[in-house]
Amino acid sequence: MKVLSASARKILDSISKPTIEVEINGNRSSVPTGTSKSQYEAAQIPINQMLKKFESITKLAKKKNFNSIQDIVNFEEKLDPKKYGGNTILAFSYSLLKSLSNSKGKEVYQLLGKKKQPRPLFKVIEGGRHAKGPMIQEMLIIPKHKNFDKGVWESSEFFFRLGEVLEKKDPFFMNSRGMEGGWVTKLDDNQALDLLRQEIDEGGFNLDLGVDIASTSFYSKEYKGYDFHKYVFNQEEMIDYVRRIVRDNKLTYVEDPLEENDYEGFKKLTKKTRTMICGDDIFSTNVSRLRPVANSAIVKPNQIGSLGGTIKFIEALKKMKMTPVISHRSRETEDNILSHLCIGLGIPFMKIGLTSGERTAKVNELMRILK
Ligand code: 2PG
Ligand code: MG
Repeated sequence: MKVLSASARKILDSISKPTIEVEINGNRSSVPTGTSKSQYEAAQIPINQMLKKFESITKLAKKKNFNSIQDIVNFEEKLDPKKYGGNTILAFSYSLLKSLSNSKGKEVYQLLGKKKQPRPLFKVIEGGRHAKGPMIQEMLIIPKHKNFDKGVWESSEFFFRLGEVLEKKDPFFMNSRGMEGGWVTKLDDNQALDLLRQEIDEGGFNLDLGVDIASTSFYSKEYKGYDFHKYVFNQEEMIDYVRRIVRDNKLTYVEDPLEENDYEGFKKLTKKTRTMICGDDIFSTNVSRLRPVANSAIVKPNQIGSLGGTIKFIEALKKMKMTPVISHRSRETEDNILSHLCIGLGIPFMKIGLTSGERTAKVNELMRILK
């Protein structure tokens, strides 16, 4: 496959800020941005620079032949994210991957080779840096159904029922939603988690419950503690708190319970619990930051800023027997390539929102492929 035509433009992301859209041989791609970002994410560059760097990448790409995914990975490896921007490189690679798939008459997931059905993690209550709600950034439901579609529809039913319950229990509830489409409530963390557990149990919903605490966002380097619930929790108190909510609310998934440098804390907590402990900020989809201190890790391609880096990270997780969870970002686009990466790379979990077009674009694509 040769790059015959290539263009780039500035488009709106889901909060109406700019991001890049790349089009190669008629195949469009765009990349998301995070809000609760780790300090270890690949360098991103401002949009106007991205558009200029895109021109230089295009010149280099036009000299090449892309006949396999490895050709795309080899090409990317020569591009330094500090110079070109991880966001520019990833958008370019996504469009190369789509063009290559098209040239072979395949869908992207087919070219990647696997067809594994993931379990989705759907955000239902939103807080942290994403909304003026609870301190925990994400409260998530995880369908247990064997049939993917059934899990989606039951999650949707639960989401709207939760909205009705919040209207009764939270006098300040305004039916508003956060950046990723979860309900925003003035109930505190414990009240919201208790309510979720109760609604799942009483309604007989076939759903597990999980959280992304995103604790780097309230960690204070100055006090060496978590500015949480009007106290400053130290590592031990944070671990105790997490163990308590896991037990009391029967949580099966906990993401970022500790801040992005606390390998020791992750290790201690993972030893003490039997639930999924998932590292997001701490590993930042980067093999060089990966340690077997959790049993699971978030995969966000734009954290490492390349397709090859993402694939390498997933392979490393497999070797360490850690479970990958591919994830959207808070500032998304309508691109559904994440669903193809999830299924085609055989990733068993995908974290996504249930409402708004940039999230449903990905859920609907999963349903189409898995039909
Ligand atoms: C997270 C993500 C996605 P952000 O913390 O896992 O939900 O949020 O994109 O803001 O980093
Ligand atoms: Mg996270």
